[in-house]
Amino acid sequence: MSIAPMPRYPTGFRWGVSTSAHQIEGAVTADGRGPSIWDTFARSPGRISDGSSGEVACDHYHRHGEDVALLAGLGVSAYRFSIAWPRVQPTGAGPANAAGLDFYDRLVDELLAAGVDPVATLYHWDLPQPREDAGGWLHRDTAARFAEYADLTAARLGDRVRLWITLNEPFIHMSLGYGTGEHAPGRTLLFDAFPVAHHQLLGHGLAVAALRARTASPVAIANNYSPVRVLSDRDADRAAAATYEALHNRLCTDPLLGRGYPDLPGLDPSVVHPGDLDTIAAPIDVLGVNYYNPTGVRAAEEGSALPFDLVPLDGYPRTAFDWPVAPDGLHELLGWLRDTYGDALPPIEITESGCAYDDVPDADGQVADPERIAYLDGHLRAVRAAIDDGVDVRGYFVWSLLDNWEWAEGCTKRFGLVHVDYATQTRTPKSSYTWLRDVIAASGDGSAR
Ligand code: GBH
Repeated sequence: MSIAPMPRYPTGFRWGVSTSAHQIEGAVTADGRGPSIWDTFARSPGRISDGSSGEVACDHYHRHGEDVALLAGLGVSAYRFSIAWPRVQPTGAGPANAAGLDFYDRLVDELLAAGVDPVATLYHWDLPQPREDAGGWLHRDTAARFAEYADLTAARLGDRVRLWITLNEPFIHMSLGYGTGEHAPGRTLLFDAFPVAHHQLLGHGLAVAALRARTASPVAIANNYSPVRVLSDRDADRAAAATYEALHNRLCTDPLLGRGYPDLPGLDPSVVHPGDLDTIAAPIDVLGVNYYNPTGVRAAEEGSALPFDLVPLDGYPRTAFDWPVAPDGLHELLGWLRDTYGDALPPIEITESGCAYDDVPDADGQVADPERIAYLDGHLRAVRAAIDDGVDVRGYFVWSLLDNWEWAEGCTKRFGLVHVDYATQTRTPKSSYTWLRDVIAASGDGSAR
C-alpha cells in the first residue's frame, strides 16, 4: 500500500507498545499468585463471549524472553506493561510475595538490557479476589490497600521503572465492572457505582505519595477519553452530550487536576471525605491518554436507565469491534484537553491507541494487516497535528504488542502488532509490526522542533 512518509516527531518522542498483565501472562497459579476478580468472572458461565479465560492467554509469564526480543526488534523506546496485584499480594494485603515480584524484576532487567524503558502500570483491573470479597472498590479501605501495594512494588522496582502509571482507565473499570456488569466483578449499580471512581482516585493519590517516597521517576495515570459528538442542536441532545462528557471524560480528570468532581446525577457527596480532593489532586508528571474512538450521543428515550443514548457515528470505517476508525477524534480530543484544562494539563503520553481486526496467517504464514497500518498512520498524523497546535504530547504507545485476551471478548479480538496462535503460542509479526519498525527507525532525529 502506498502511504506518504510519516511526519517527524520531537526529539525524545517516546515510541512504545502496551499490554496488561491479565491479558497476556497466563500462569495464574504460578509462584504463589492469588486469584483475581477476572479469574472468578471468567469461570462464571456466559460472561466471556468464547468461554475462554486468562488462565494461559499468551503464556507471557513463561515466554517473556521471546516477547522482549520482539520489542527490541520493533525498536520501541518504551514498553508499557502492568503488574498483577495478586502476584505481589496474593490476598490483596500483607507482605509482598517475593516470587511474584521476582518475575517483574527479571522483566525490567531484560527490558533495560534491550534498551527499552520499562513503563509499569500498577492496576489494570485485576483486583485480588479477597479484596473484592471485602467490598472491592466500593469500600474505602481498598484505596489504602492499593497504596500499600504500590509501596511494596516500588520498593523493589522503583530504581529501574522509568515511568509509573497508577491506574488504567478508572472510569471504564467503574462503568463496565460495577455499573453495567460487562466486566469483572460484574456488578450492575449504574450511577450508584460512583464510590468505585472515588476510591480508585483516592487510591491513586495515596499511591502517588507512596511512589514519590520510593522513586524519582515520573508518575502518571492512564484515562480513557472519547470526544463527544452531539448529532443535533436540540437542547435535550446537547444536555445529554454534556452529561456524557462529564461522566466519561471529566469524572476521573477534573478532580485529578484540582477541580473537584463535575456536577453529575447520582454522585453521593458523603463518599468524599474532607481532604480527599487534595489527596487526589497530588501533582502528576504525565497524563496518560487512552484513545479508541469518538462517541455519538443524544437525549435518552423515555424510560431509559441512563440520561443519554449512544448512537453510532456514520461515515467512518469500522474495526472488527465495530468501533469507528476516527483519527480526527484523537486530534479533537487533544485540543479539548488543552482547551478544557489549560495550564493545569500535564504533558500527555498516548498510553493506548489501536484496533482489532480478524487477522489470519496466509498459506506462507504471513499476516497482512493493511487496515492496522492505515489506522496507525492516521492516528500518528493526528498526534503530529496536535503537537503542531501546541499540545505537549510526548509519546505514543500502540495497543497492543500481541494479540491477547480481550476481557469479555476472550480470544476473539486481535489487537496485536504480533499475531498469536493460541494453540501453539507461535508469535508472528504482522505487516504492521514491520511498518511501525520502519517508522520508528526513520523518525525522531529532532528536526521537528
Ligand atoms: C482498553 O479499554 C483497555 O485498557 C485494554 O485493556 C483493552 O484491551 C483495550 O482498551 C481494547 O479494548 O464505540 O460505543 O462501542 C478500552 C475501553 C470501552 C474503549 C469501549 C472503546 C467503545 C465504545 N473501551 N469503547 S463504543
